[in-house]
Amino acid sequence: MMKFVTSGESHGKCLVTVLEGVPAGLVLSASDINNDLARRQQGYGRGGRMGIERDTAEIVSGVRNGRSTGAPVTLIINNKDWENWKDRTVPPITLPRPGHADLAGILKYGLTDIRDVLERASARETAARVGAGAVCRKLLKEFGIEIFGYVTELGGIKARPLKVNQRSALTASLLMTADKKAEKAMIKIIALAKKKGDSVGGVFEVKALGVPPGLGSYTAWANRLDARLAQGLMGLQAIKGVEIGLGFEAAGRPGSRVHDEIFYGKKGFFRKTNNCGGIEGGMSNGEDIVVRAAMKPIATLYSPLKSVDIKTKNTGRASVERSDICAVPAACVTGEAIMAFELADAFTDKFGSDCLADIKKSFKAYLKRIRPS
Ligand code: EPS
Repeated sequence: MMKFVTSGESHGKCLVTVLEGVPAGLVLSASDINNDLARRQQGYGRGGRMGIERDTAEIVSGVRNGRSTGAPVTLIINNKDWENWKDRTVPPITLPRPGHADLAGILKYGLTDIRDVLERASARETAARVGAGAVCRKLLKEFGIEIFGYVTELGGIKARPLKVNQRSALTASLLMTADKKAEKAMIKIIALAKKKGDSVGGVFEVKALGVPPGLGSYTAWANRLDARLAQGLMGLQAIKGVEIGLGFEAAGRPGSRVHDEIFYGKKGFFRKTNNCGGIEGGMSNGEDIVVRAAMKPIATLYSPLKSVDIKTKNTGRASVERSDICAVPAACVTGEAIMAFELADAFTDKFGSDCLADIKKSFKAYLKRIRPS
């Protein structure tokens, strides 16, 4: 089973990822990770920090001579902004931002400076998660599994659903959508929010193609693939909802318009619809995995909301930290990483986790068993 932990603060020296369970034999270098790190930094509406950082990963363990050894893989991403912070004396922050970890954080940990909370609660940490996800993505690629994400809604503007063959258009998009008209309207909303000192949220969808049936399990609740994906995505900063396939819409439809009928052809079992988002009974069913996550608007508002000083208990306005106006595309890239990790975890659970060559043999034998000969 795969596991990973991240550590590091937003303005600390670096972010660290320790990823356990990477099988031996995977060709791996920093360049496999850096593209996703750069993608996470993109998006219209990002704050000043993204102008400072050029996120790149250094692999410091688990890889020798360009191949994974089976030992934990450790990645380090340096914070360039550390140079600007290390000698700085900053006054304590005492006015918590509504919607952020600030208030509950200081109460829980008995702290008196909100900075002690926000430094770790910050979405800067997602860079470390994207690092773990990029390693998992490389592993899944060995088995023909591909993951991509796109923004489906931003600031209340809905984009047309993305067709699989429109994926290449996402690279050129400022907001990870192929719908140019919607993108224009979204940009306007972000620009307006910036002017007003406000922030903008949205919804993104992540898809996995080429996933074999049988990842995850119905035998125990915690092993269900949908449960694992939902936990992973809800663990991402600012996510308030997760849907799989039709999601909440399924609740209002009759069963005959929800369940995906089963057919059999040259490649084996298949469906003509995918309302279940590729997951039935907590397991992948061989169709594309489709998940959506709703991101609330970022909690730092340049026109701050009312708050109460934690020391004096006087009413005031929430503190203002440099932040993004909108980070939905960045969250989408992190969502891809989360999907990659959860699928790699479920994949190695099913097919083995020590040695890439053995996993390939086991995967091949499985496909032979489930597909027509
Ligand atoms: C982020 C880095 C942060 C913020 C943002 C995301 O950098 P700084 O705090 O120095 O501006 O831009 O973090 C938040 C939205 C937050 O709530 O903390 C990043 O690397 O993505």
